Amino acid sequence: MTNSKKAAGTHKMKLIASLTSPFARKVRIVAAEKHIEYELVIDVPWEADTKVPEYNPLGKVPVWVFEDGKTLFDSRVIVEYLDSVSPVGHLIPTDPRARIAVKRCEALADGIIDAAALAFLERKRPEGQQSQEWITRQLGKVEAGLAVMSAEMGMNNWCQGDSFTLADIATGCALGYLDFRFPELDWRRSQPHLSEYYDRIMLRPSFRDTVPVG
Ligand code: GSF
Repeated sequence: MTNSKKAAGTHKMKLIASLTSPFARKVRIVAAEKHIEYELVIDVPWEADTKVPEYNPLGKVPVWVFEDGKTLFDSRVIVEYLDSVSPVGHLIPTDPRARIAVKRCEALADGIIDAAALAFLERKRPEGQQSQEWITRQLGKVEAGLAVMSAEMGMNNWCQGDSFTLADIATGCALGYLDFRFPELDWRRSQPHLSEYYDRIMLRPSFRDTVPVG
């Protein structure tokens, strides 16, 4: 086993992530789809000994670290960069209207994750300190977001246009996160087309290899 210190020239770009973070999953899927090499550094921001704040003052993963130590956050900024560095499979269209439609889909998917994560964190508070009103408010955003996500996709194969884009990656990460943290929502029952869609994109190795664990 080569001591990585000796192989000093092998500095690689790094992704600081946890294996449960849906935002980090979005970055991992983009990098896999574009065959971009990087070192995955697992760091759970909730742990007392986390080093994440040294890379991102917001203390959140994912964080991208360049060979020269410069950092990128958040996931939207990272995926925009990754899509620009490799000519393999463009995931964000160049046409302005198509591009902004993909970014809007990403915003909807990320927003569903944000609301679900807030509800999840509230449920982790001590029983007597949980605000049911807050949880209801956040899960209402998840349900409303899913309804629009489904309505806008209609019976299309992809979120936007006629090909696989970043919109599909963000949408898949949101649906996978609900499976992981809120199975009781049973979104597949209320959104059968989204269910068929997710099963289809889960056939991609980039999705299969990054399902949240732990
Ligand atoms: C959100 C990242 C985030 O909330 C992005 O990268 O798109 N807008 C950012 N990360 C969570 C983990 S997870 O839910 O993906 C995080 O690092 N939370 C730690 C904290 O202190 O909030």
